[in-house]
Amino acid sequence: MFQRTPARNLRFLRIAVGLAIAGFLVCYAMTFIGDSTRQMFLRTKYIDPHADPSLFANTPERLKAAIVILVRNSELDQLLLTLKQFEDRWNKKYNYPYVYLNDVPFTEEFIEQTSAMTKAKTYHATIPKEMWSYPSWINQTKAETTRAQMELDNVPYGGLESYYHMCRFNSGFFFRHPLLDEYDYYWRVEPGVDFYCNIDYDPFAFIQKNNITYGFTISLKEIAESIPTLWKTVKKFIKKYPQYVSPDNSAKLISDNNMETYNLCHFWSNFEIGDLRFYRSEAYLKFFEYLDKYGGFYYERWGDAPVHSIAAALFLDKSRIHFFNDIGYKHGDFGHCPPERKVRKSGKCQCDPETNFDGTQDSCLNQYFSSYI
Ligand SMILES: Nc1nc2c(ncn2[C@@H]2O[C@H](COP(=O)(O)OP(=O)(O)OP(=O)(O)O)[C@@H](O)[C@H]2O)c(=O)[nH]1
Ligand SMILES: [Mg+2]
Repeated sequence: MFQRTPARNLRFLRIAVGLAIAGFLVCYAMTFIGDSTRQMFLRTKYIDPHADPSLFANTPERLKAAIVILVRNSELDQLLLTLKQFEDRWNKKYNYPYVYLNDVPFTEEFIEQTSAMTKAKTYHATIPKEMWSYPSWINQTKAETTRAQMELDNVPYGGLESYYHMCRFNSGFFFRHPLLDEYDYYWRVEPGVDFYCNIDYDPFAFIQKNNITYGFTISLKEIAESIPTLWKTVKKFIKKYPQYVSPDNSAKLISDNNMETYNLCHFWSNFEIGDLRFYRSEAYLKFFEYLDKYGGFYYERWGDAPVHSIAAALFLDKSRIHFFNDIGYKHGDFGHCPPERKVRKSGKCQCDPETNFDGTQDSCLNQYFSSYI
């Protein structure tokens, strides 16, 4: 029988300790590399809203901007918790209008309670049917087969038909909803999210002043099973329309091998502060139309997050994509808390950066920083 001698035990111990030290050093080196990329980015490329005192003066000017919330009647309670924080932390100072969208009519209770949360104007609208239904060229039997398969594969919401309409609406229609016609900028908010810090300036004024088109707080990797042929379709599109690709794009954010394959990185679209005119541009409209004709919103489970992010990464100069480091935000298990003590103090943040998603292996923040430097 196998017996451990003291010499053998010692050898095991040495190997175990050696492996533990090596593991620790690798992790430490990775953190250090990540940290130094972040520091370099913040020092050299980051536009810090807090460095511009003029943004903090509460002048009466307001931009043509709205808070856009797509939501179900059943999500009212979660939404009210979010609105309370959003108003207290930011909008009670600015009173930007709210635009609520729904695929079915809002209830009286929903309208009453959401309107009571703010002094700002609130608008509630039902989405036109053609923006939330199958286009004529989609084979609905094939779409049903996709949903059944996605459900079997445990893809989140893969079996839920409304989720597919929602992703398509957010990809190609929200910015064309008639209630948004008069606005240039939007801030997308979802029910159930938390805002950890005070925001003492107007992010719309900030993005306008700095020529920013798209702002995010969290970036992460998409579930590969939901987009098997999205990248192939994107590549076909840019082959056909190379003129839409910006010479100073962020391709390095979305591909690790010079556009050969997609690395699944995207910005999390449940928080977006952006310029609606980007989506209304010829490049984006053609892009959406191309993806839509292919059918991937129903034959796969393409989400608005990778669609918005790939478009932003390819069609915009990289300087037009902004990371809102100072906006503390949480959605489910994913949170961003400003790691810098000074930023947390100035925003009176109630969060712990130790719990940040940023440093984890599914975060794409370092790819974003690296694409810049
Ligand atoms: N009116 C309406 N809104 C919807 C529907 N499905 C989703 N939404 C809204 O669309 C947004 C995204 O939907 P979620 O179910 O949160 O999907 P997700 O953000 O991908 O998933 P989570 O990580 O679970 O939040 C949220 O603001 C929802 O309230 C729907 O069928 N009708
Ligand atoms: Mg959500």
